[in-house]
Amino acid sequence: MSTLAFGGAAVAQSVGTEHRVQMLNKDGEGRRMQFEPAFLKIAPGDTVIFVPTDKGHNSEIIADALPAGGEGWKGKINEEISVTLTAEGLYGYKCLPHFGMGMVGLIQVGEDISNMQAIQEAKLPPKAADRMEELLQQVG
Ligand SMILES: [Cu+2]
Repeated sequence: MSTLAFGGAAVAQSVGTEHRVQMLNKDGEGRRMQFEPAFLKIAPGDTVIFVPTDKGHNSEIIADALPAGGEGWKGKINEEISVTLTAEGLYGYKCLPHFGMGMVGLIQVGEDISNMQAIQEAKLPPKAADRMEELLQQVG
């Protein structure tokens, strides 16, 4: 019991909140090959954990789809990775095996959305571009 109490205290002292994004073969709306939630708005210093709920997926930053000063990431297939994002802005990411099927996600960190145009102009396969456009509409 004392261990649990100590653990709780340690979490309370950490910088940010943890958010979980599942990597799925089918999401709650029946869409194939998806991150869920595919759009996330978090506070600077929060952590996002990508969970390989289904097999065969990864999470990695899309080239140039992150704010200046931001750090990207590249997870391996089936790997649960956690990223702590401190630089404010928009981070676009993909699952490499299913990029062409539109498996992309977007994270908004804080209120700075000044790199939105860079994400809109990033080179994506057509289905991924369509999905990213949907996700960009949730920015705000
Ligand atoms: Cu995938």
